[in-house]
Amino acid sequence: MRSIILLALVGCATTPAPTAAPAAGGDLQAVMTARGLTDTDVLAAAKTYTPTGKLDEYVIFASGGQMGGLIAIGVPSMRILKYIAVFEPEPWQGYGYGGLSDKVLAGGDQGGKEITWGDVHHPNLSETDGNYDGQYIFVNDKANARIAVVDLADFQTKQIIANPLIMSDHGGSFVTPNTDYVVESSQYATPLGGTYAPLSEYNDKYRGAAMFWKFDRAAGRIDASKSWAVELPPYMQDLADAGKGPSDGYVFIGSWNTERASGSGGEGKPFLESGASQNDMDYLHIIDWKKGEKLIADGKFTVINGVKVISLADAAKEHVLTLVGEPKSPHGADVTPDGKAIVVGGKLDTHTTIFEFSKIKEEIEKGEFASKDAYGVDVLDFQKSLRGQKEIGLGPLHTVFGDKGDAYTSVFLDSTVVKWNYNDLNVPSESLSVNYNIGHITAAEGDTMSPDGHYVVAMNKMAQDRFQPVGPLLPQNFQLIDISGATMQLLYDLPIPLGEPHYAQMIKADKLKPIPAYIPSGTNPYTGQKDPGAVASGEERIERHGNKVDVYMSEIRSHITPDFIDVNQGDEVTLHITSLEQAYDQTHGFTIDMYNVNLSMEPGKYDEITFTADRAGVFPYYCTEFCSALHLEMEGYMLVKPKGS
Ligand code: CUK
Ligand code: CUA
Repeated sequence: MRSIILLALVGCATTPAPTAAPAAGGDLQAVMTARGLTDTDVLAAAKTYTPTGKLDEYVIFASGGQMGGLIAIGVPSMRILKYIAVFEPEPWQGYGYGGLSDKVLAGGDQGGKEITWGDVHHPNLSETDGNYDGQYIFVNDKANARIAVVDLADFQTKQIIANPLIMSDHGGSFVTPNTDYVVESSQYATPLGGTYAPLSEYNDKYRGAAMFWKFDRAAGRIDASKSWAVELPPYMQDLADAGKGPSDGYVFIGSWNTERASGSGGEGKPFLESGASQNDMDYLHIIDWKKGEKLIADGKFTVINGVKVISLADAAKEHVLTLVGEPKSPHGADVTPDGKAIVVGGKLDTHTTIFEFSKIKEEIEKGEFASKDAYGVDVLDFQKSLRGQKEIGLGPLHTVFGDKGDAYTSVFLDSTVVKWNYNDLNVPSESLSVNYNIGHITAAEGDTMSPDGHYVVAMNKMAQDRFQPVGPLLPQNFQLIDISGATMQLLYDLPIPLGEPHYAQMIKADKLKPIPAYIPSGTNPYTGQKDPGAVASGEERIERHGNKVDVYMSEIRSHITPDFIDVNQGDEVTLHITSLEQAYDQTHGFTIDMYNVNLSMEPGKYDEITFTADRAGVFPYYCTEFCSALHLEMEGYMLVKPKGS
């Protein structure tokens, strides 16, 4: 035994691989020695290791970045539980491969163009009274200005809604405390409504917008007809957060490029990046959405591309929009759990800036303004609006909250998480190194009015030297941090290998109440009702009406009924498929070879595929989930008779 350990230690010293030794039997001390683990390592392992059969305490819903969907992760184990397809076709979930979900994806078409990916930034859970209720999660697609609604009853995307006003978004999705609205504000200023104007007309024709999507909770969908927007100046609006408690009724949106740089444009002007970084201050946008709602009700709006929009002039005059300076190249804007303050991070700053909402409100009510911007929007006095500023380090971005007045700010350039106290700015801060270049950070129940403390997760952009090298494209690194003790402790590194997540939210697992199956059998996941096309056992049949063929099919272990379909080349075929299963985790799949269709048929689910049988031949169809001992036998044939034969 001793010689094995010695050999292992020699191996460690001469090769770059940090772990080389095999586990050393059942003796803890021997294993620690063999693997080079410290007491701290073992403590971290004990805090995260989750024995088989035990469940996690929290679930993270992380943006999947360019992957286009969401990632559900258990905490503290950091086990990946599910990828949720949102903006991207995904075959395992049968999402976007011929079934009813195609219509959800088509809802996201922009300007008649089909878009098959998303740049997912900020997931936001639905809230009731300022607390996560576990019912829905919303997420934005920055690249194509879209918002999606994911139902947490079945973890399925139910709606994608395309914003017809703006070309990109970033301040989304953020919900108001009772999920009356899902907020989506623009990132890059463009002419509203997708029209054309040359860059020389940037100041006059380019605009931002904040969209207030009305959420119909009973229907589980955004209601575009009751939604509206506020026109904003052509500053690049950035992260947003909704007020709560005393600040309920307001939304706060950071911005950069109050310089209104629009790039070099061939006219000797500075590049966009440097042009947009001249000012020491940009503007935090304060939006009084309850006042906005009133203006809309009073008919004070214009309609742009089908959207009711409060003009910038009206927004300024009625103080739907008020501004206050914020330093420097601001990024995050995060409302404290008590709703009393807004914390702003500046990418080129060394402080977080904490605005006192009561001061902001009083100044607006008393009409005490320091100046106006170029569009006549009143600007509050910076100093008068502050609670204070806190020295944090270089490049503070986002701030999340614990349960004791503690705040945790991600610091990009320093690669740290800094803990400080938002009630008492004199409490010394504490810094923990993370690996590396942290973007967002998320906390347990962190965006609610009652955060849990306990854990934060650093969402790091870089991961060099943390994992086995996998070529030049590296995974991102999620680092779980225990914040329950006197000092922060790093517990676990999780590589994220399919996109660059931006934000995530962490919810108490017992708030989630996912269904085990669709009940009754034949439920259409998009209507929540038994579908008229569903069949019970024995009702399967093929109906032909001219060149239209309707096949009413079922799947249950281990057969597909009917197990052959005769059609003629050119027929329009609709397969109405019902899973007759009700047993938990008895999922079947369904594909027809060569026809690029694939469904996931969870227990009780109804789905349907319509296609033209344009290729003649013999096409096996089969179940694509290994569902039973006779899974391979769960098969049939579609025979497409050639035209004219
Ligand atoms: S973010 Cu979107 S650029 Cu800091 Cu929320 Cu990553
Ligand atoms: Cu059903 Cu395999």
